Amino acid sequence: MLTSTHWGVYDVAVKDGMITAVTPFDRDPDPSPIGQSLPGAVQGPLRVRHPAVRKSYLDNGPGAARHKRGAEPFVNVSWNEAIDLVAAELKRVTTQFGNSAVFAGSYGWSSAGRFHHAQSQVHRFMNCLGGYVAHVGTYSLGAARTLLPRILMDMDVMRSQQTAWVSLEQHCELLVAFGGVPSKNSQVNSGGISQHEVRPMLKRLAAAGVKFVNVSPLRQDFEEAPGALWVPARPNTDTAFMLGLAHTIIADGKHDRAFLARYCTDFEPFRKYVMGETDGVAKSAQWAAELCDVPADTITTLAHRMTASRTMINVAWALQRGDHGEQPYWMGVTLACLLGQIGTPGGGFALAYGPVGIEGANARPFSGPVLPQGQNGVKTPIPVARITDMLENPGGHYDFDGKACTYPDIRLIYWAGGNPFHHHQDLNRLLRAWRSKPETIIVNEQYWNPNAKYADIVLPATTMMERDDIGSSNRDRHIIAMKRAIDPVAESRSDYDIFTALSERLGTKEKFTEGRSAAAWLRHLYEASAVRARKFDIDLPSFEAFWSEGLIEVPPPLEPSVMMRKFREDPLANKLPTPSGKIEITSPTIAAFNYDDCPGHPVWFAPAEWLGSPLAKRFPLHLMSHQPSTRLHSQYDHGSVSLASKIQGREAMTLHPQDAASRGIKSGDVVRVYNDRGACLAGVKIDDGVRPGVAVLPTGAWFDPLDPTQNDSLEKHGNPNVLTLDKGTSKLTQGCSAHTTLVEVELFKGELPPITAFDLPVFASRS
Ligand SMILES: Nc1nc2c(c(=O)[nH]1)N[C@H]1C(S)=C(S)[C@@H](COP(=O)(O)OP(=O)(O)OC[C@H]3O[C@@H](n4cnc5c(=O)[nH]c(N)nc54)[C@H](O)[C@@H]3O)O[C@H]1N2
Ligand SMILES: Nc1nc2c(c(=O)[nH]1)N[C@H]1C(S)=C(S)[C@@H](COP(=O)(O)OP(=O)(O)OC[C@H]3O[C@@H](n4cnc5c(=O)[nH]c(N)nc54)[C@H](O)[C@@H]3O)O[C@H]1N2
Ligand SMILES: [Mo]
Repeated sequence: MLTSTHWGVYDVAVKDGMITAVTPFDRDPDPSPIGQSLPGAVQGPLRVRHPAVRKSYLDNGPGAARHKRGAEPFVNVSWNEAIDLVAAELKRVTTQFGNSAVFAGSYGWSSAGRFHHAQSQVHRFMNCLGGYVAHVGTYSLGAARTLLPRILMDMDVMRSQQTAWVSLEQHCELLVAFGGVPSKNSQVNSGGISQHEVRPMLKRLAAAGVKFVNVSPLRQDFEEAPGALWVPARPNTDTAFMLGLAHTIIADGKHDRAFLARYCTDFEPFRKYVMGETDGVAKSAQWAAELCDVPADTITTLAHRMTASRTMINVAWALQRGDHGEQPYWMGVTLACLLGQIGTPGGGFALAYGPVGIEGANARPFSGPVLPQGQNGVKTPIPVARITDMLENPGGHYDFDGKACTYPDIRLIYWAGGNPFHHHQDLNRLLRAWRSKPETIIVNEQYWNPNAKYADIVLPATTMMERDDIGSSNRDRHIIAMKRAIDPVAESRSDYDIFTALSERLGTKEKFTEGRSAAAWLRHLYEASAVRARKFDIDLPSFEAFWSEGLIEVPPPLEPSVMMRKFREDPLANKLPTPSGKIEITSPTIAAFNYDDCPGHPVWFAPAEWLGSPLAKRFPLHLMSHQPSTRLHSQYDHGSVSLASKIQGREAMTLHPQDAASRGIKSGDVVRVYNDRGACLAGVKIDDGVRPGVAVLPTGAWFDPLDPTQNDSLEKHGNPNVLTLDKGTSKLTQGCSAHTTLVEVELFKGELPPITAFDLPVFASRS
């Protein structure tokens, strides 16, 4: 029986109702080990087994003892009682305060199946009730998704035409990667990935003679690229680095004037800025070298190589997940315009290869079934990462993408398929808002993780192993019939069944289900996708044939994709969807917003925190809280693969040997990592592949405060989000700034507190 996860397809073996093993898909050239966490976890002790309600909430109703969220026993209740309670509370809040008092934006990756996609399910359910406060954008691409349509095109449209690896293999000479092409990340793809090709393709590129440059604080970010030149620039200074390259190219007269004139808007204001004619500061290689802390001739030499070669510029998503995150993206595109190779095979830019394994696949941009979410009656969505701001400032004003917006007044939060105590920055601040503002917090969860523990009402959700579904993702080569492998664990139900039961109580069942069972939905969504498939010259077989065969192979395109090839061939016939139809190096629209933190062309801004800022005297290490190699975010942190990577039970933090030695820290020690926002413990790894002054602590360790009854308590497990900065990237994009954070580290002395992240909450009986 096949199942699909965000990190790959697996064949599930079951004996006597228990999962005994998962075997990677036999068509996957480089399967991810993350799946090996599944057999022990799915039927393990941490599953939410019954609907449960926080004790004070059950005894005294909405809003009771909110400050005790996360520090109180739960009471198991029957499904009937739980559904009554949730339905009545939704009714109360929407009747008294309107649907704009419900936050069900519910960001998160959920699981891979496309029908049982929890986030889509909760959105659809709430839309049938009249709507909810939604989120716009993602944590992944907050700055990019808002910026790119203004200067280039929609992010997803761009990704669907990303130049294929096979085209690079034939034509590229130099791949300059800002933030590398980290193979830890390409294990994963949202919606699933049946064939992992990034590592095998990098080997093929090297064999074809492609040269690699890794501008990144971590050597490991491009460890799979044989012979890559490592340029360990200071974190968050890439825009300055690229400006230094641009200055060198322009000063040498090597910029492609014909390309700039034909395909771009107004190069001149940008040129004046680079050359120092606007502000008296030439953005020379020397200027950049000081900010980035790299030798100036590294920048000039690289600039010469880039103009002399067929060059692909890669800019990791990570770079736009920092303060002023729109700048490295705008600047990366602008740098590619100077080289004039956009639209050529093997040249131009990519945003990006590596963050997820599907980028660069030689595939048709077709995505299979998707659950329609319906229309939202509430028109006040928030930029996704502004959740604490929203909870703290009901009615407060903020700027976003040219609009003046107002935060709604939230009484009820409903989350399904995401984990805010994983994904949000400055968790101590979030926790204070969580414990004071909403009257009710409801989650559908699979495991007793922090998302469940900090809620009022927890409804147990099944995993993909317990339901039939369809696995499919844009550009993946297979559509997978995900077959239910085991019975639902204890009383858990699919999100669909949970929302069906709630809809029945609330009088919206017909609208929500459209009269379909889950099985009928699978057939319906499949058949709808078969109609769309024809536009991509794909003939999908009947649903019966697909389900009995177990998978479909999607044929590759006739020719490998080259991004913006058509635009290059004829920019008038194939205009970009920007106001000018061209690439906007200067955007009159953005300039007209008059934002002090995002003017009309790319510029260097010092981030709120970085190694060049005064704060670095107190907190001299830049924290990279990047994606974990052993799991997906917080998912399966309790699984065997993730647990095996911990040090004395804590998440492993990597330090440069000098930084460790100067603080008397050895490999395997436990340290306290701290700044003014919080502190956590972490185990130590020492590696000279990290730039001095940089500390690397991956995201995803389950939030585990020493004293859960207190706010701001020491986090003892290594969750970096107690340290990270919670600030919008700019007024234009309001993205998440997680990668802009300074910390200090000291040896932890004293008795090591036990990890309680993987303990069940206390259960009590009702009063
Ligand atoms: N410091 C720092 N923070 C970051 C980032 C960073 O780089 N640094 N990256 C950010 C990014 S890019 C992202 S995308 C976010 C990710 O943040 P999230 O997507 O919120 O993280 P996940 O751990 O994947 O959370 C998914 C949750 O859904 C639950 N779940 C899974 N399947 C189902 C299901 O079928 N039904 C229900 N009801 N629940 C289910 C899981 O148990 C888990 O609790 O984190 C962000 N946070
Ligand atoms: N195994 C695994 N893979 C994942 C995920 C996961 O949870 N687990 N999550 C997925 C998700 S949701 C997303 S959005 C993508 C994210 O993809 P990315 O955003 O690209 O991922 P990160 O791991 O945050 O960062 C990649 C690398 O960029 C470097 N970097 C960070 N800041 C800077 C900087 O200022 N300058 C330079 N030059 N380099 C910098 C870091 O060294 C880091 O290792 O990953 C996806 N892939
Ligand atoms: Mo993400």
